Amino acid sequence: MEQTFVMVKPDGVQRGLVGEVVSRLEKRGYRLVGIKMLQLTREMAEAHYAEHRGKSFYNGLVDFICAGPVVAMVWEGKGVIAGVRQLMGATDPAQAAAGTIRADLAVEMGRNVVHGADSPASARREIALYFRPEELVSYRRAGEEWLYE
Ligand code: DAT
Ligand code: MG
Repeated sequence: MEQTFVMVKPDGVQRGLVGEVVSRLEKRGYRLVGIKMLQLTREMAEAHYAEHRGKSFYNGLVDFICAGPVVAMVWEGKGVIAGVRQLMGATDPAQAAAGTIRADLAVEMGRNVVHGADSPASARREIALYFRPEELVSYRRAGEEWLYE
């Protein structure tokens, strides 16, 4: 089953939104297969956001993601990579569709509560950055026959 990497960023943790983010993904029907709370080092943040190195917002982004603990997760489900991006909404909360996490819970781009991998390659890379294989579990949620045809 497809897997993706999701993170509640330091603003989401500080604002008490971990449960809300988890709840929205759970209610869609996705399966949580790995979760940990951690404080990113600068080195980890730079590895996470390597694709943005050199951009004007890069230093601020790395500072922000290291500013407090984060919750890193792996979620599984059919089409979960695109599905989580859809639930998250556009990068800028002001542009995000109503009903998405970022539109409902955030105001500014630099405080947009959640990260989600944007492609299968990013998902694989980010999962490997945060989790060892043995930290992920394999199971089926009860009632999946009522979620998948
Ligand atoms: P996303 O988080 O939607 O995948 P991204 O990968 O393009 O967006 O950027 C990573 C984060 O960097 C994003 O969540 C917020 C910040 N960011 C992106 N573009 C920015 C910009 N133009 N100005 C300030 N911050 C930006
Ligand atoms: Mg991104």
